[in-house]
This record gives sequence, structure tokens and C-alpha cells, in this order.
Amino acid sequence: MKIGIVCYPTFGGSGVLATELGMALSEKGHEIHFITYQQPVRLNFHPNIYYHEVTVPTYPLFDFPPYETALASTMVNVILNNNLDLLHVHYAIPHASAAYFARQILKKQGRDIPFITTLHGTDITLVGKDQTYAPVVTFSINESNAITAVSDNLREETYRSFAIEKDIQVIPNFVDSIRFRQTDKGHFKKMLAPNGERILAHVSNFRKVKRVEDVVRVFERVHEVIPSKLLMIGDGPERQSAEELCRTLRICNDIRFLGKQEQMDEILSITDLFILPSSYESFGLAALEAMSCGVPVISTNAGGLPEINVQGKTGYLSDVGDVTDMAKHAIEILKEDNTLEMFKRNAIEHASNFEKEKIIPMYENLYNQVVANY
Ligand code: GMT
Repeated sequence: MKIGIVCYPTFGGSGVLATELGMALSEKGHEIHFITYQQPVRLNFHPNIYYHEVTVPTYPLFDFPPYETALASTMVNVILNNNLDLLHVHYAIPHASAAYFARQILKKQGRDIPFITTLHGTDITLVGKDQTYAPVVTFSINESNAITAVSDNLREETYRSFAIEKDIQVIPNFVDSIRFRQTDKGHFKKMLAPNGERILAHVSNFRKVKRVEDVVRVFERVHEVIPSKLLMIGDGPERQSAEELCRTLRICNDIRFLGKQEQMDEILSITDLFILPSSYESFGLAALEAMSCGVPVISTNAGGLPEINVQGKTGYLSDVGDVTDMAKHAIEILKEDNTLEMFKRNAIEHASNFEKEKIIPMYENLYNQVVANY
């Protein structure tokens, strides 16, 4: 099949998932055309992969250059030039409405193409709900030829927040367990934790919803009891306040802010515990990648997190903001080697339910159905 994939090309989970999906499909023989404003961060070369950059010409009149218009026009051109069978857009805003627009333009030219919208989270739970966007989001989701959500929770949230008239199929996120596996990176570990300290990690875009200060507060409590180091990976608006908090708590020496990193598999290989205290996660792809590398997870019980983190097995889940409970469980996991080993094994085993080989065929089946019924 010839498939156009539209996503945010950044480190965010939706872009990562869309890129991994495109790469996996290309390995299975599909021709994949990425349509984005920048080369997606995780995109590797493959003969079946094409990359089409959306450029937005500027003009002094434009205080807000019309990205959605440029995107829809690029979609039209890519579809016509490459004879695509299907568009798969990740993150509703503004990708679903741009796809609708492109489809309408093509219809006028006697060339029709279906599009699938995958909902990822903040497009529904935060940004999409805003009345500034909601009418367009509702309309374009309903106009999609198929809709998927990455968790049961996100599916329910979408029905609760928007008047959706169609079925939303849940296709969970997946992980490449060949890349995200436990490997021996003992030399890195020795450099970061020279005295055998436990290593805790957090990965995110440091937005409010991630509650990064809670990560620091949990670490402070763990650190009092267990010799440990914390790796903070990623960047975003809350980074500075988290760094300030480290200074106030006088634990800076044991916390490293690494910024955005591409080799997450290597960092996760030396990590003992992953902390994700978000006030909402539709899924928590970063936690799944950690689990696949044998890293247990301390998370909140918000959104779709209970669908991937299993209480007392792969980690623990606490109420949002309950850093005392999170720290108590973190200490319980990290205290004894035997306990940590058991949680690590469980994490790998449970993550295997979300291996890409199990999930990609769900997308392929959907593509076949949509194209056949169009
Ligand atoms: O977490 C973010 O803020 C980024 C966001 C995105 O759209 O890239 O991630 C969302 O999609 C990921 C992939 O499906 C999910 O794993 C994340 O849980 C979800 N984030 C939220 O719901 C906050």
C-alpha cells in the first residue's frame, strides 16, 4: 500500500509513534510518505520511505503563517504525485482538518482518498477541548474514514468531550523490543553512578501536565534512604522550576538534566526505575519503552496509565500529587536487589504484550478495511 503519514516530527509521543509505525510498515513492504514540517526525529533511511517537507511561505501580512493551508496543499500534491492509497494523520489538530480539506480538493478533481485519524491525548484532553478548536476538531474527527485512539481511556474521554458519531477503535501504542531491550551498558552506569547508586529517570517534554517537580520531590525522599542518582531527560517550560527546586532541596549534585536525547534505549539500559507522575497520560509511551528495557515504573493512576503499568507487578500507581506514596513504593522496589530484579523481569514480560509485531497488523487490517470499503 502507499500510505501518507502526517505527524508532529518532534520528540513528543505522537510523533515518535507515527515515525516508528511508518518505519515498521516500510519494512513490511509498504511505501510510506511522511508529510511534516521537519524530518521526524527518529526517522531512519529505508528505500520505501519518502519525506515531504511542508514549507510555509511567509508574507509581512501574516502574523500567523497559515500552516494548515500549506499542509493541505502539500498533502494534495504528494497524493497526486505518488498516487497514495490512504492518509494516516496522527494528532487531530490541525492534521485531521487539513486531511479533510485535501480530500475535498481531490474529490473536485475526481480523485478520492480516505483518511484515518489517530488520537493521541492532548489533542483531545487539553488543546482540542478548548472552544477555540472544538468545533473543527469534532467535525474533522467525524469526517475521518476511521478513527483510532491509543487507549481505552482516551476513547472514553473522546466520547465524553466531543459529539462523535463514529466508532473509535483502540489500537494501543507499541514498542520495538529489539531496540528497547536490556543491554549491558555497564561503562555508562559506572560513569553516572560510580559507587553503584541506583539510577532513577524521567523522560518528558517538561510541560505542566508532566508534573516534573513531583519527580524531584519523589527523588528527594528516595535519596534520603537509598544512594541514588536521577536523570531528567527532555526539555520544556517546566525545566527551570525543576532545576530551581533541586537547588532549593540541595540535591543538585545527584541530579543530571540531560536535555533532549535520541539514544533513549541506551539511557534506559542503565536505569533502575522510571518516574512518571503526570496529571494525565492517554497512554505513556515513554513508560512502555522503559518497561521494555526492564525498568519498573512509578506512575500516577491517571488516564490510560493503568492500562500499561500493573500495580505491584511492573511498578506502582499512586494518586496524582501523592509524592509520599510514590516515594514509598519506589523505595520498596529499589531496596533489595531481588525485589528490583523481579520487577524488572515483570516489566519486560508485560511490555511484550505491546510489541510492534503484535500491534502493526492491527493498523494494516484497518488500512485494508478502509481502502476496501471506500
Ligand atoms: O505527552 C505529551 O505531551 C506528548 C503527547 C503527544 O501528542 O505527542 O503525547 C501523547 O501521545 C503519546 C503517544 O500516543 C502518549 O503516549 C502520551 O501519553 C500522550 N500524552 C498525554 O496524554 C499527555
